[in-house]
Amino acid sequence: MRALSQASLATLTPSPPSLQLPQYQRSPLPIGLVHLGLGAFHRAHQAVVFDALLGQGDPRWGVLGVAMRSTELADALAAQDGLYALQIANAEGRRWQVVGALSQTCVAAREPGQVVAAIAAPSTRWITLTVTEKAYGPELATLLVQGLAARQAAGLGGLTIASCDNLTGNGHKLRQLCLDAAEKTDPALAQWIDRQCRFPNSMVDRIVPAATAQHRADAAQVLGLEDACALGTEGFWEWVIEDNFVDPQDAALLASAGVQVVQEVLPFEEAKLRMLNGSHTAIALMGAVMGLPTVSDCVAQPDIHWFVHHLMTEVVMPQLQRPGLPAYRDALLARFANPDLRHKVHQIASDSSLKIPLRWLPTIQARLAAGAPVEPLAFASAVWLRYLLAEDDAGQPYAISDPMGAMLQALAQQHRGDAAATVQAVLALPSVWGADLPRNPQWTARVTHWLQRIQTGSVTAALAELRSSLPS
Ligand code: CS2
Repeated sequence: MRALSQASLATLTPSPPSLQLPQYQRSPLPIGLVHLGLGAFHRAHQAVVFDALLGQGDPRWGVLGVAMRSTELADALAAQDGLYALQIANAEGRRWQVVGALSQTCVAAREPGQVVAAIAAPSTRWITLTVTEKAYGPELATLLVQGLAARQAAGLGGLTIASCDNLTGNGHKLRQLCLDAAEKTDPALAQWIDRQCRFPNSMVDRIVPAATAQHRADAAQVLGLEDACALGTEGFWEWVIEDNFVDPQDAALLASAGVQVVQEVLPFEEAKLRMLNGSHTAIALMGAVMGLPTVSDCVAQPDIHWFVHHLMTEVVMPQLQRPGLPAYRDALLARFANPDLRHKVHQIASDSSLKIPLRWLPTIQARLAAGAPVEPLAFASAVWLRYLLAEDDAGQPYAISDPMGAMLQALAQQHRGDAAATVQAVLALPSVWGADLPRNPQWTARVTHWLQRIQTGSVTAALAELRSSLPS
């Protein structure tokens, strides 16, 4: 079978609306954006928006897709002229879209010069980022600052630099990271970045599981072409971005492609991080210990479904401002139940030590400060401590992927069977729980209680107990 490429694309005959192809001139496709963190999420989210803008006849949205380290996807995409097929599956059925927005790809660790040159190129207007929570450090700052220094030296204007990571105030964080790094080497550059560049905050949402062989097999059937980069996602997507661009006209353009451009992203970001991602982390940890492979397997269990509904309604929603929360919650439960996604719990459970502070902690802190119940999150925290033993309730081992993983696993092993000691050791970590929470006796007592119940029986049994102890 021939491989997907610019040349073989021309042989495809789309059968609308089940297969959508790029309807614009792709060769050459100039680079208007540098995306850092080439992976599944970018390809199923921002790249689809840029593809729509290119389809409107605006050629400025071609992307240089930069993988930070791994070479495999970047090279496989390059071999296909940046093309890949995206399967979009929900209750209404499945459709496919070949996305054409990726003009070129490269790898930052292998070709740093290409990234710097692209950031400093006259046609580049934006940088977008999906590098995940753990990458907001010196290495990222150095790359960005080098590129921006070259841009300043070339006498060009600044860029819109949009973080699309699941961080609170992601634009603020990225701006601070860049300014601090520039300040250290060249204060004049820091001033230039501050004056010339914009760092809009944004909330991005689309569930995009890691691509599998099944996606590639399905794509081959639909396209009649081999696509090594095929992937799948859901129909739903949201991108809410702060109206804060170098070129103010980008606001209307993005809006024309379905992006919500707003003055204040915070209510959307808080709702998404605490409702979707907060539930995701709880579901993933429960599923991992219960031996349930995917999110849809988990929410098909009545007790887990009840847990997520209860957590969102009674504990998380009271602190949120996004309008229409009950409908947002119901839509989330339906999205979690999507059987086509096969979203692996172990994928979501990765890096939990970095996700918990963003997804659970603000809710726990606000509730405790108001004297309000936090029981489901005390339960979920106990499940995380149990998860750190790296074996499920049936004794099956699994790997823990987390920057703090080795240390956390060692702590959990050391205090295995002693709930109070485990809680004392792991809940004392301020980078996960903040400074005050570990000293809150009510909180530690509830987590210890649930860890004891889990250890005595299982997560399944403890969850049933939690359910019967709370008003339904
Ligand atoms: C998930 C997210 O892996 C995870 O931690 O919670 O990737 C989630 O699927 C996306 O944020 C949805 O927009």
